[in-house]
Amino acid sequence: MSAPLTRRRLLGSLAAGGGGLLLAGCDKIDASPSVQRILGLAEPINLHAQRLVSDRAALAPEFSASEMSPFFRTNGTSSPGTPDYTQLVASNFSDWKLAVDGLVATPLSLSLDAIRQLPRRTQITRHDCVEGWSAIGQWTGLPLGMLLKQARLRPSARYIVFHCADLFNGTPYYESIDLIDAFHPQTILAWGMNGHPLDVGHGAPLRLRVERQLGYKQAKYVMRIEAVASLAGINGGKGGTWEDAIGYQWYAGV
Ligand SMILES: Nc1nc2c(c(=O)[nH]1)N[C@H]1C(S)=C(S)[C@@H](COP(=O)(O)O)O[C@H]1N2
Ligand SMILES: [Mo]
Repeated sequence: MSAPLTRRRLLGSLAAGGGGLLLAGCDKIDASPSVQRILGLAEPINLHAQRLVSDRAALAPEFSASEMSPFFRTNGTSSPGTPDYTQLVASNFSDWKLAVDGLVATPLSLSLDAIRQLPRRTQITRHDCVEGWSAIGQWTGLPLGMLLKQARLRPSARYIVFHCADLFNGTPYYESIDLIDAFHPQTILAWGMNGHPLDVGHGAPLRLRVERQLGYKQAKYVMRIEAVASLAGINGGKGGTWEDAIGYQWYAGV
């Protein structure tokens, strides 16, 4: 996926059956009449597909420190309030561990200190909530792709699910993204915000920043990261709390 998607590679992929668009590795185009016909028919679709693919890889805009919002509101849960979470806050998250499991060869269990010692990325981005507000904030955290490389995803893994500490109608808040967003360079597990440790209102100790998507995808209070082949078996099956509850789009691109 790191190689640029040229028109030739895209056509090669379509000629090879069309299913492997993002995994196209073959440049050879079969010149048989049926393939020629497919290529001809596919022409307008190619432009669309190419635009979609390059959009997914593009970076979200980043801002300068002077553009940061003086106030960044909290939304949704502003404190999980469960006995377990209250206990974690009381010990300043020294007992907290992030679990990484599911379809990985090396399940992980990492303390907050351990995560802070891993490579970090800092970015100033705009958060857009569907409820009609935006704010620009600075986030510091571990690139999710690095963590997933350490955990060694199994080939069957297709989605990354984030299980949170807060409950929505009795079920833990959750969200999910695909592997394109999981390995996007701006997708981080943030433990810092605006130069401070992430506070409870904004998702302490760790929250997802997936900068190409809307606010409700930015899971706060992340406790467990699970790699899965399908979202079908998880809660309502639509890949996230708001997706299940009121039909928000699973892919909430901005
Ligand atoms: N665990 C959890 N994550 C969540 C939510 C929530 O209620 N619980 N709300 C979402 C919504 S709708 C938005 S807009 C953002 C708000 O993040 P903020 O509180 O840092 O502004 O978090 C998202 N992630
Ligand atoms: Mo939101």
